[in-house]
Amino acid sequence: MQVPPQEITALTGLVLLLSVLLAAGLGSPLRAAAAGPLIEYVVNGGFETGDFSGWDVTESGLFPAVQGDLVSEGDYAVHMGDGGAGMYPSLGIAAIAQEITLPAWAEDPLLQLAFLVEFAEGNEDIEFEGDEWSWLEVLIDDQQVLYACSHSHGWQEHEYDLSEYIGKTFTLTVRSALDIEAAWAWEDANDGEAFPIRYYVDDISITASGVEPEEPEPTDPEPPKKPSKKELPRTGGTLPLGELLALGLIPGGAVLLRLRRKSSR
Ligand SMILES: [Ca+2]
Repeated sequence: MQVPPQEITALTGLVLLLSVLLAAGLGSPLRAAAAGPLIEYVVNGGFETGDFSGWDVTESGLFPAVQGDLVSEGDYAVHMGDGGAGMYPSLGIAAIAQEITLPAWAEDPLLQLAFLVEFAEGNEDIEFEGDEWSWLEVLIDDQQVLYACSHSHGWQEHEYDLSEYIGKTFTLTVRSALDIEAAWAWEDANDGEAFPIRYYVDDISITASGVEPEEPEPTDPEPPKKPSKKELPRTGGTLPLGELLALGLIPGGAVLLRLRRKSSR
């Protein structure tokens, strides 16, 4: 059987139309929807509560401290340490930490943060060559994902791909350290005074896309419960007679009749 020429034309037209629609990216919104929205896994990563809500804090002297003088974004950032007297005498490590769980369906997880290392004025040109006495670091469990000890010349953005932590629970730690003995050694070697080194961090974020798979339907669903009597709306059993009359629940004539019968006995 031969297909009439006009039907071939119609068919070709349909195929062409579909090709054009596909080429125009009709499929891409579907893919975007499948990737899901970006989910933020860090609580209060920008410190905009003005405090350490969501964070476990380890103090060393005056640090860490939420402050509003030097920020990357918003009104607050954390001052992690001063590499000197403000952290002493203490453990020498000021830290904030948060436990994070990335679900197995998370996609493209990424750690991002902004940090600033500021040397006391007049010391910006000093370079450490493994002889630093103080530093800022970010850890995922025990893995170091940022180490900074030199003057950063303004806020810097830092990123780390967390793909290897998909489906895992880990601790994100941001901390500054002071090694007082290394500071004394530096002073001896450089014939100078150890100077303050200020560390700031802001916008700590772990985001991932992905769509949580829907829960499978329960195999034996419970039948819907009838509402108990307590849940039923009260029908006015405790309402005084006058209100019942006003609501029209009892005809006024009937009440009067009963009252009359009572009084006649
Ligand atoms: Ca902030």
